[in-house]
Parts: sequence; C-alpha cells; structure tokens
Amino acid sequence: MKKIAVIMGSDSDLPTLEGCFQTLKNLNIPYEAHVYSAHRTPGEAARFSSAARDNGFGVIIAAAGKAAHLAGALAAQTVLPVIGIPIKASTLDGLDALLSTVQMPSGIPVATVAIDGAQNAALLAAEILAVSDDGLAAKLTALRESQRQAVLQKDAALNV
Ligand code: RP5
Repeated sequence: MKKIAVIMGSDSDLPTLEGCFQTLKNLNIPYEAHVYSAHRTPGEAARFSSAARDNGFGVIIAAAGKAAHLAGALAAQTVLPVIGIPIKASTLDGLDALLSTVQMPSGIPVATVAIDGAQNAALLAAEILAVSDDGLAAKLTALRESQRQAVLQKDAALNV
C-alpha cells in the first residue's frame, strides 16, 4: 500500500493532528509525519514533496496555520494529491489559514478540509488510496455503517 505523508508547518500543530494519526492507525495505513515549514524550511519542504512519489507516498496531507502556504508549496512540487488542513493558530481563528489553503490559483490544486479538520483529511486520503485498494474500501464502508448505527442509536434513545 502507498504511504501517506503528514506534513505540519510547526510542532505546535501536532495536537490538532491527533485525529488524523489515530484514523490512519485505525485503518492500518502506513504514514510518515514531518515538520517542514513553507517559510522557515522551504528547501526541505520542496525536496520532500518532489521526491514523495518516488519514495512510495500516494497522498500528502499538509497542516498549517496563519499565512498557511504549506499545502500549496508542497503541491507545487508534485502531482500527488495534496490535502490541506487549515489550522486554527492565530487571533483570526483559522480563517486566515483556511483562505490561504483553499484559494489556490488555477493549475495547482489543494483539496482543503475544514479548519482543524484532521480526521476528515485522513479519511479523504484513505478514500484516494481506496480507489485502487478494495480492502481499504471495505474498511471505509464498514466505518460508514458504524457511524450510521451510532446515529440510529441516538435517534432511538430520544424516544424511549
Ligand atoms: C504555521 O504557523 C504553523 O503551521 C503554525 O500553525 C503557525 C505557528 O507556528 P509556530 O510559531 O507555533 O511555530 O507556519
């Protein structure tokens, strides 16, 4: 199975990514996590991304706050799908990072999840890998069913 890269702009983003790591672990998807900043370590970020496909990665998840250029900077170096997680890290409550991540100019796409949407980033990355992995697709289908059952139980509990 291809690996997923989880790149964060700072180790201060790490707590927000817990849901991403946990979801990847639950699905038994191999991943690597790194701290590379688009601003502070632009060379390392570019080198990682340009080599990621040859190094066995299938998707890159990029989490960053404030003027969050990381996802776009990584996407510029690869044709692997890049998923951006805007991190709530400033007085602007993550709206700065959301706009910086989602408003990519034409030609270099970044699939952007919600502010702090770490779990959805992992699930979207898994769905991308599952296009060519029936076993992973079955796990994701089972997860959807467990979510459905959980909601139905909550519904039933309202009317006892
Ligand atoms: C971004 O700036 C990082 O992704 C982080 O969300 C934010 C603050 O970084 P630190 O100053 O905490 O290192 O680059």
